[in-house]
Amino acid sequence: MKLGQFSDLTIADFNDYLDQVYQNNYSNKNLVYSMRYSLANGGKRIRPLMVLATLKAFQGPVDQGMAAAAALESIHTYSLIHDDLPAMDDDDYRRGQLSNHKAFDEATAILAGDALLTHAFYIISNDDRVDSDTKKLALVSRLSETAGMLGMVGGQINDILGEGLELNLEELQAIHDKKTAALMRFALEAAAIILDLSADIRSELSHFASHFGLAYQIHNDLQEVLWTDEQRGKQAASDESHEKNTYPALLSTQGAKDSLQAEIDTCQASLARIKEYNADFDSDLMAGFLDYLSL
Ligand code: GRG
Repeated sequence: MKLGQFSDLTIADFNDYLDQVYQNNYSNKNLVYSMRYSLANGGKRIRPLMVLATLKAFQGPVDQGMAAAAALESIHTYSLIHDDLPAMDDDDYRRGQLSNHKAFDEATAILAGDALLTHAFYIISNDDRVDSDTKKLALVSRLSETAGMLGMVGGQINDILGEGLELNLEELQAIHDKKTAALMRFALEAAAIILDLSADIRSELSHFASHFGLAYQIHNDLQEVLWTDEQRGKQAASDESHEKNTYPALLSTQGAKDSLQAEIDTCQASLARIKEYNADFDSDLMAGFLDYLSL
Protein backbone atom coordinates (compact mmCIF):
# COMPACT_ATOMS: atom_id res chain seq x y z
CA MET A 1 0.00 0.00 0.00
CA LYS A 2 1.09 3.60 -0.63
CA LEU A 3 1.47 5.89 2.36
CA GLY A 4 -0.60 8.69 0.75
CA GLN A 5 -3.61 6.42 0.33
CA PHE A 6 -3.28 5.15 3.92
CA SER A 7 -2.67 8.60 5.42
CA ASP A 8 -5.72 10.35 3.92
CA LEU A 9 -8.15 8.00 5.67
CA THR A 10 -6.11 7.47 8.79
CA ILE A 11 -5.41 11.14 9.47
CA ALA A 12 -9.14 11.87 9.16
CA ASP A 13 -9.85 9.14 11.76
CA PHE A 14 -7.01 10.40 13.93
CA ASN A 15 -8.33 13.98 13.81
CA ASP A 16 -11.79 12.76 14.88
CA TYR A 17 -10.21 10.88 17.78
CA LEU A 18 -8.17 13.94 18.81
CA ASP A 19 -11.30 16.07 18.60
CA GLN A 20 -13.06 13.75 21.03
CA VAL A 21 -10.11 13.67 23.41
CA TYR A 22 -9.96 17.46 23.54
CA GLN A 23 -13.67 18.30 23.55
CA ASN A 24 -14.22 21.88 24.56
CA ASN A 25 -16.90 21.16 27.14
CA TYR A 26 -14.85 21.82 30.23
CA SER A 27 -15.25 24.77 32.55
CA ASN A 28 -11.79 26.11 31.66
CA LYS A 29 -12.81 26.89 28.08
CA ASN A 30 -10.03 29.34 27.31
CA LEU A 31 -7.33 26.79 28.15
CA VAL A 32 -8.89 24.02 26.06
CA TYR A 33 -9.60 26.47 23.24
CA SER A 34 -5.94 27.43 23.19
CA MET A 35 -4.84 23.76 23.23
CA ARG A 36 -7.22 22.98 20.38
CA TYR A 37 -5.96 26.02 18.44
CA SER A 38 -2.42 24.64 18.36
CA LEU A 39 -3.48 21.01 17.89
CA ALA A 40 -5.59 21.96 14.89
CA ASN A 41 -3.62 24.59 13.05
CA GLY A 42 -2.09 22.71 10.17
CA GLY A 43 0.47 20.24 11.52
CA LYS A 44 1.51 17.46 9.14
CA ARG A 45 0.69 14.75 11.75
CA ILE A 46 3.81 12.87 10.76
CA ARG A 47 4.48 11.44 14.23
CA PRO A 48 1.00 9.97 14.77
CA LEU A 49 1.08 8.70 11.21
CA MET A 50 4.35 6.90 12.00
CA VAL A 51 2.68 5.05 14.89
CA LEU A 52 -0.34 4.07 12.82
CA ALA A 53 1.52 3.22 9.59
CA THR A 54 3.95 0.99 11.50
CA LEU A 55 0.99 -0.96 12.91
CA LYS A 56 -0.46 -1.22 9.40
CA ALA A 57 2.90 -2.27 7.90
CA PHE A 58 2.89 -5.30 10.24
CA GLN A 59 -0.79 -5.99 9.38
CA GLY A 60 -1.67 -4.99 12.96
CA PRO A 61 -4.73 -3.31 14.56
CA VAL A 62 -4.34 0.37 13.63
CA ASP A 63 -7.07 1.50 16.06
CA GLN A 64 -5.00 0.29 19.03
CA GLY A 65 -2.39 2.93 18.20
CA MET A 66 -4.76 5.91 18.41
CA ALA A 67 -4.05 6.75 22.06
CA ALA A 68 -0.25 6.55 21.66
CA ALA A 69 -0.53 8.62 18.47
CA ALA A 70 -2.68 11.28 20.17
CA ALA A 71 -0.35 11.38 23.18
CA LEU A 72 2.63 11.84 20.87
CA GLU A 73 0.97 14.65 18.89
CA SER A 74 0.01 16.32 22.18
CA ILE A 75 3.64 16.34 23.30
CA HIS A 76 4.87 17.52 19.91
CA THR A 77 2.30 20.36 20.01
CA TYR A 78 3.30 21.41 23.53
CA SER A 79 6.95 21.52 22.42
CA LEU A 80 6.10 23.87 19.54
CA ILE A 81 4.00 26.17 21.77
CA HIS A 82 6.80 26.45 24.31
CA ASP A 83 9.48 26.75 21.62
CA ASP A 84 7.73 29.83 20.20
CA LEU A 85 7.61 31.65 23.58
CA PRO A 86 9.71 34.81 24.06
CA ALA A 87 12.05 32.94 26.45
CA MET A 88 12.87 30.45 23.68
CA ASP A 89 12.68 31.22 19.94
CA ASP A 90 10.32 34.20 20.33
CA ASP A 91 8.34 33.46 17.18
CA ASP A 92 5.12 35.33 16.43
CA TYR A 93 4.04 32.86 13.76
CA ARG A 94 3.83 29.09 13.46
CA ARG A 95 2.57 27.33 10.33
CA GLY A 96 1.61 30.72 8.87
CA GLN A 97 -0.70 31.61 11.76
CA LEU A 98 -0.18 33.47 15.02
CA SER A 99 1.77 31.40 17.54
CA ASN A 100 -0.17 30.37 20.64
CA HIS A 101 1.09 33.14 22.94
CA LYS A 102 0.26 35.75 20.28
CA ALA A 103 -3.21 34.36 19.58
CA PHE A 104 -3.86 34.11 23.36
CA ASP A 105 -1.28 35.32 25.89
CA GLU A 106 1.92 34.00 27.44
CA ALA A 107 0.35 32.57 30.58
CA THR A 108 -2.27 30.70 28.56
CA ALA A 109 0.37 29.39 26.15
CA ILE A 110 2.56 28.10 28.99
CA LEU A 111 -0.42 26.40 30.60
CA ALA A 112 -1.71 25.01 27.29
CA GLY A 113 1.72 23.40 26.77
CA ASP A 114 1.79 22.06 30.32
CA ALA A 115 -1.72 20.64 29.97
CA LEU A 116 -0.95 18.99 26.60
CA LEU A 117 2.14 17.36 28.09
CA THR A 118 0.29 16.06 31.13
CA HIS A 119 -2.76 14.95 29.20
CA ALA A 120 -0.59 12.76 26.97
CA PHE A 121 -0.13 10.37 29.88
CA TYR A 122 -3.82 10.57 30.78
CA ILE A 123 -4.74 9.54 27.22
CA ILE A 124 -2.54 6.44 27.27
CA SER A 125 -3.39 5.32 30.78
CA ASN A 126 -7.16 5.74 30.26
CA ASP A 127 -7.27 4.13 26.84
CA ASP A 128 -9.51 1.08 26.49
CA ARG A 129 -8.35 -0.11 23.07
CA VAL A 130 -4.98 -1.38 24.34
CA ASP A 131 -6.21 -4.01 26.73
CA SER A 132 -2.97 -4.79 28.56
CA ASP A 133 -1.80 -2.67 31.51
CA THR A 134 1.74 -3.94 30.94
CA LYS A 135 1.69 -2.47 27.44
CA LYS A 136 0.23 0.82 28.69
CA LEU A 137 2.96 1.06 31.31
CA ALA A 138 5.60 0.38 28.65
CA LEU A 139 4.08 3.13 26.46
CA VAL A 140 4.10 5.61 29.36
CA SER A 141 7.66 4.65 30.23
CA ARG A 142 9.01 5.06 26.70
CA LEU A 143 7.09 8.30 26.09
CA SER A 144 8.38 9.89 29.29
CA GLU A 145 11.90 8.76 28.39
CA THR A 146 11.85 10.10 24.83
CA ALA A 147 10.05 13.37 25.64
CA GLY A 148 11.73 14.43 28.89
CA MET A 149 15.23 15.11 30.16
CA LEU A 150 16.56 11.93 28.55
CA GLY A 151 15.04 12.91 25.19
CA MET A 152 13.47 15.98 23.61
CA VAL A 153 13.80 18.39 26.54
CA GLY A 154 17.41 17.24 27.07
CA GLY A 155 18.11 17.92 23.38
CA GLN A 156 16.47 21.35 23.56
CA ILE A 157 18.59 22.49 26.51
CA ASN A 158 21.77 21.24 24.84
CA ASP A 159 20.75 23.12 21.69
CA ILE A 160 20.27 26.33 23.71
CA LEU A 161 23.58 25.84 25.55
CA GLY A 162 25.34 25.23 22.24
CA GLU A 163 24.18 28.51 20.68
CA GLY A 164 27.15 30.68 19.78
CA LEU A 165 29.58 27.76 20.26
CA GLU A 166 31.17 25.94 17.36
CA LEU A 167 29.81 22.44 17.73
CA ASN A 168 31.23 19.56 15.75
CA LEU A 169 29.08 17.15 13.74
CA GLU A 170 28.97 14.56 16.49
CA GLU A 171 27.73 17.13 19.03
CA LEU A 172 25.12 18.47 16.60
CA GLN A 173 23.88 14.94 15.88
CA ALA A 174 23.66 14.17 19.61
CA ILE A 175 21.42 17.24 20.08
CA HIS A 176 19.09 16.32 17.23
CA ASP A 177 19.03 12.66 18.17
CA LYS A 178 17.32 13.79 21.38
CA LYS A 179 15.45 16.87 20.22
CA THR A 180 13.95 15.47 17.01
CA ALA A 181 14.65 11.74 16.61
CA ALA A 182 13.62 10.64 20.11
CA LEU A 183 9.90 11.29 19.53
CA MET A 184 10.13 9.44 16.22
CA ARG A 185 11.69 6.48 18.03
CA PHE A 186 8.72 6.55 20.37
CA ALA A 187 6.36 6.42 17.36
CA LEU A 188 7.84 3.17 16.03
CA GLU A 189 8.43 1.67 19.45
CA ALA A 190 4.81 2.33 20.40
CA ALA A 191 3.73 0.12 17.51
CA ALA A 192 6.32 -2.48 18.52
CA ILE A 193 4.98 -2.50 22.11
CA ILE A 194 1.38 -2.86 20.96
CA LEU A 195 2.34 -5.69 18.58
CA ASP A 196 4.78 -7.29 21.01
CA LEU A 197 7.43 -7.50 18.28
CA SER A 198 10.74 -9.33 18.73
CA ALA A 199 13.80 -7.54 20.15
CA ASP A 200 15.58 -7.76 16.78
CA ILE A 201 12.77 -6.01 14.95
CA ARG A 202 12.38 -3.44 17.72
CA SER A 203 15.99 -2.49 17.57
CA GLU A 204 15.86 -2.20 13.76
CA LEU A 205 12.74 0.01 13.98
CA SER A 206 14.55 2.16 16.48
CA HIS A 207 17.54 2.39 14.12
CA PHE A 208 15.23 3.46 11.27
CA ALA A 209 13.56 6.09 13.47
CA SER A 210 16.88 7.51 14.69
CA HIS A 211 18.14 8.01 11.15
CA PHE A 212 14.77 9.24 9.91
CA GLY A 213 14.77 11.80 12.75
CA LEU A 214 18.19 13.11 11.80
CA ALA A 215 17.16 13.23 8.14
CA TYR A 216 13.99 15.14 9.11
CA GLN A 217 16.07 17.70 10.99
CA ILE A 218 18.59 18.12 8.15
CA HIS A 219 15.67 18.52 5.74
CA ASN A 220 14.10 21.12 8.04
CA ASP A 221 17.39 23.06 8.25
CA LEU A 222 17.88 22.88 4.48
CA GLN A 223 14.36 24.08 3.76
CA GLU A 224 15.02 27.15 5.90
CA VAL A 225 18.26 27.92 4.10
CA LEU A 226 16.79 27.34 0.65
CA TRP A 227 13.73 29.41 1.57
CA THR A 228 15.80 32.33 2.86
CA ASP A 229 18.08 32.04 -0.19
CA GLU A 230 15.04 32.57 -2.37
CA GLN A 231 13.39 35.24 -0.27
CA ARG A 232 16.23 37.39 0.94
CA GLY A 233 19.26 36.75 -1.19
CA LYS A 234 22.10 34.37 -0.64
CA GLN A 235 24.28 36.55 1.60
CA ALA A 236 21.56 37.19 4.18
CA ALA A 237 20.75 33.48 4.33
CA SER A 238 24.31 32.34 4.83
CA ASP A 239 24.96 35.04 7.48
CA GLU A 240 21.92 33.92 9.42
CA SER A 241 22.60 30.21 9.15
CA HIS A 242 25.88 30.72 11.03
CA GLU A 243 24.14 32.15 14.11
CA LYS A 244 22.67 28.80 15.11
CA ASN A 245 24.04 25.31 14.99
CA THR A 246 22.47 23.83 11.88
CA TYR A 247 23.62 21.21 9.39
CA PRO A 248 24.03 23.65 6.45
CA ALA A 249 26.02 26.04 8.69
CA LEU A 250 28.36 23.23 9.71
CA LEU A 251 28.57 21.27 6.48
CA SER A 252 27.60 23.83 3.76
CA THR A 253 24.35 23.46 1.84
CA GLN A 254 25.79 20.76 -0.43
CA GLY A 255 27.32 18.89 2.51
CA ALA A 256 23.94 18.91 4.28
CA LYS A 257 22.25 17.61 1.12
CA ASP A 258 24.79 14.76 0.95
CA SER A 259 24.19 13.94 4.63
CA LEU A 260 20.45 13.93 4.03
CA GLN A 261 20.89 11.43 1.19
CA ALA A 262 23.16 9.25 3.35
CA GLU A 263 20.50 9.15 6.11
CA ILE A 264 17.81 8.26 3.55
CA ASP A 265 19.99 5.39 2.26
CA THR A 266 20.47 4.16 5.85
CA CYS A 267 16.70 4.22 6.38
CA GLN A 268 16.11 2.23 3.20
CA ALA A 269 18.65 -0.41 4.21
CA SER A 270 16.99 -0.64 7.60
CA LEU A 271 13.56 -1.26 6.04
CA ALA A 272 15.06 -4.02 3.87
CA ARG A 273 16.48 -5.73 6.99
CA ILE A 274 13.09 -5.59 8.75
CA LYS A 275 11.58 -7.28 5.71
CA GLU A 276 14.18 -10.04 6.06
CA TYR A 277 13.00 -10.62 9.65
CA ASN A 278 9.34 -10.54 8.67
CA ALA A 279 8.35 -11.19 5.05
CA ASP A 280 4.85 -9.74 5.63
CA PHE A 281 6.27 -6.34 6.61
CA ASP A 282 5.07 -3.69 4.14
CA SER A 283 8.36 -1.86 3.62
CA ASP A 284 6.90 0.17 0.72
CA LEU A 285 4.35 1.75 3.06
CA MET A 286 7.11 2.81 5.46
CA ALA A 287 9.35 3.98 2.59
CA GLY A 288 6.59 6.56 1.92
CA PHE A 289 7.92 8.53 4.91
CA LEU A 290 11.12 9.15 2.97
CA ASP A 291 9.06 11.16 0.45
CA TYR A 292 8.72 13.85 3.13
CA LEU A 293 12.44 14.40 2.75
CA SER A 294 12.53 15.58 -0.86
CA LEU A 295 13.68 19.15 -1.41
C1 GRG B 1 10.26 23.55 24.17
C2 GRG B 1 10.59 21.39 25.44
C3 GRG B 1 10.70 22.14 24.21
C4 GRG B 1 11.21 21.52 23.14
C5 GRG B 1 11.26 22.14 21.84
C6 GRG B 1 10.64 20.25 19.02
C7 GRG B 1 11.32 21.41 19.61
C8 GRG B 1 11.94 21.23 20.91
C9 GRG B 1 11.36 22.62 19.01
C10 GRG B 1 10.69 22.94 17.76
C11 GRG B 1 11.65 23.54 16.79
C12 GRG B 1 12.21 22.55 15.83
C13 GRG B 1 12.51 23.05 14.47
C14 GRG B 1 12.44 21.32 16.17
C15 GRG B 1 12.99 20.29 15.31
C16 GRG B 1 11.96 19.26 15.06
C17 GRG B 1 11.04 19.71 14.00
C18 GRG B 1 11.52 19.65 12.60
C19 GRG B 1 9.85 20.13 14.35
C20 GRG B 1 8.79 20.49 13.41
O1 GRG B 1 8.06 19.30 13.20
P1 GRG B 1 6.99 19.14 12.05
O2 GRG B 1 7.56 19.62 10.76
O3 GRG B 1 5.85 20.11 12.55
O4 GRG B 1 6.54 17.73 12.06
P2 GRG B 1 4.33 20.22 12.11
O5 GRG B 1 4.09 21.71 11.97
O6 GRG B 1 4.08 19.49 10.83
O7 GRG B 1 3.55 19.65 13.23
